[in-house]
Amino acid sequence: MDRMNLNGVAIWPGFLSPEAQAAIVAATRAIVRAAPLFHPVTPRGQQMSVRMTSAGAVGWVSDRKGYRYQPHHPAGTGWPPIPDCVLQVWHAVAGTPVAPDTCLVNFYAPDARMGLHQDRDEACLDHPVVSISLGDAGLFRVGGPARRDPTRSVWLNSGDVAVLSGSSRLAHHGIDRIKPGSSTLLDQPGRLNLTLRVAR
Ligand code: MD6
Ligand code: FE
Repeated sequence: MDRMNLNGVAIWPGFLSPEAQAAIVAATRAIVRAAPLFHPVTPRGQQMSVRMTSAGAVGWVSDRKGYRYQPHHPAGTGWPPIPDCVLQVWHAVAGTPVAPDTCLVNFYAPDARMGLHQDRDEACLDHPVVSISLGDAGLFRVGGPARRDPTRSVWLNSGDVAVLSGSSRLAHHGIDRIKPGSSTLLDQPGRLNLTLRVAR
């Protein structure tokens, strides 16, 4: 299907072939072996339902001290490099020669969700954010730069790629729920989402 536009967010349904999806899942398993998934805690002390880890020079973490990018996993080890098969997706859709320095890996178990938020922890907000969806479908909600702006929703399916750039870079967005059992890509129910960014 051609590119869709949801409140300025570009979405390519089925951008990744089944083979490309399987390669990224295998690469993500290697990331998770080197840098295990953890449940971040918000600065207010709430445990997030999504489990996360990162690849790249820096990774996103959250704890009582706040949200930030840092050069090491909470366990103290470095993050593994961003896999080439993932970097290829960025270079195909990001529209910039600048390479990403971080890839956030989100894993949603069947009951996990992500509240409406903006991505604004990056040092320069001119670069896009590229998002890859794998496994079970997730209901993606997109609003505008103001929290009360009206929202629209779309199911992101396995292999879909979304880009927040330009006017949508600071759009509020979140995942209301996933649809367990809607994909057989992963060997367990759940959804994987990889987001690539230039953080520093
Ligand atoms: C998710 N995605 O799809 C959560 N952020 O699981 C995000 O938070 C996100 O999809 C920035 C750009 C695209 C995204
Ligand atoms: Fe986000």
